[in-house]
Amino acid sequence: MYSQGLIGADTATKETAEFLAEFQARIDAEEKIEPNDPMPQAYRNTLIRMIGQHAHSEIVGMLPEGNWITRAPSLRRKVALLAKVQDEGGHGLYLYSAAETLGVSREQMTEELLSGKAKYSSIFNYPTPTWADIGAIGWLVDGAAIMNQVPLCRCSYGPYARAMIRVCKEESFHQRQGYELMKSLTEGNEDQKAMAQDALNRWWWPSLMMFGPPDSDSQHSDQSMKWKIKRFSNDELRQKFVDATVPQAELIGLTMPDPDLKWNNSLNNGAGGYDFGEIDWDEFWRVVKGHGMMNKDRIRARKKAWEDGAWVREASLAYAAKQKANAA
Ligand code: FAQ
Repeated sequence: MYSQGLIGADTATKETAEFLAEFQARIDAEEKIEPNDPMPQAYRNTLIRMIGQHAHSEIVGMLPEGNWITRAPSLRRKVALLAKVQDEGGHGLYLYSAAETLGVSREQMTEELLSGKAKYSSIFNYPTPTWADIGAIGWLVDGAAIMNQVPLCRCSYGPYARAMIRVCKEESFHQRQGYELMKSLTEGNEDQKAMAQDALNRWWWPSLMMFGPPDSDSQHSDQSMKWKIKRFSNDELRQKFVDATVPQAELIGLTMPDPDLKWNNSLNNGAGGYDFGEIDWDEFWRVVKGHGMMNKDRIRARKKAWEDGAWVREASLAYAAKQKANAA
């Protein structure tokens, strides 16, 4: 997607007060920051952390759904699921490329994922024991991802913002196929309806956790919003997601697993919205710190894929060296 000439380059910038003020003025004027532009090291590091985490999430996120490709109940469902999982792999690749424009290599990012230094989204540490989980992931997980990523299309860093445009279009298709799958189950027999409700019960709260800790505990939000990397806070996006999703559940006859869910006319500056129950933040931090149900399996699978693919990387490098030698 972009030149990788910046990997390992000396990108240090003299961060005088004047430079920082000029940089902030560019951000405030809604100018896009591009790979060769000078930028504060902290801006660069924030983006490397966030885009890297996002890329890892897309790649690890292929695993829970990949689990069902061979067992999809019809050819139509198998084709849609296969295409969706493949799309997520593509998103990971655009995002690794976007991060590489900041001077970090994909190898480095992968090593940080495998060593546990780099994070990926908490949501992918939950298991997918039933077919309805595939519907719930598309509907809720892709739904939450879109809510978070549409504002990222306006992120101040050009390569990330541009990558997000296509990603959001594809996530939108994923959300619809998931919701349609859930709708079909709710129109089926009692067992199928119960399977859909059970999947909603298990995925609802973890989906709300995807938006990150409450604003009061979000260490990066203030600075990221000042730099216009983030456009909305974690709690603002979570509220938008709840307000959009509750009516969708009602439409297909499913019940949200939250007894405290209640319409409140005074939310959203008087436009109304839903009050919802307390999120179990202890569970969130347990999962983020590596103690969720599937953390070990996920990293084991990624480690195996990285090791099994070593020969492909070596062969590509050998081929590139041969081409270069032939050209010379
Ligand atoms: N899981 O200060 P904040 C998808 C960490 S893609 C794990 O609020 P920030 C597509 C955070 O990193 C889903 N860790 O952080 C798909 C930080 O730790 P650090 C991924 C989390 O960055 C669908 C600490 O907590 N999307 O689903 C989580 O300002 C279906 C403090 O947090 C993106 O990555 C979490 N949920 O806000 C694929 C979007 N939340 O790094 C397959 C881009 C927070 O200091 C199938 N990222 N943490 O060690 C973002 O928008 C932001 O990074 C947030 C967090 C909103 C995730």
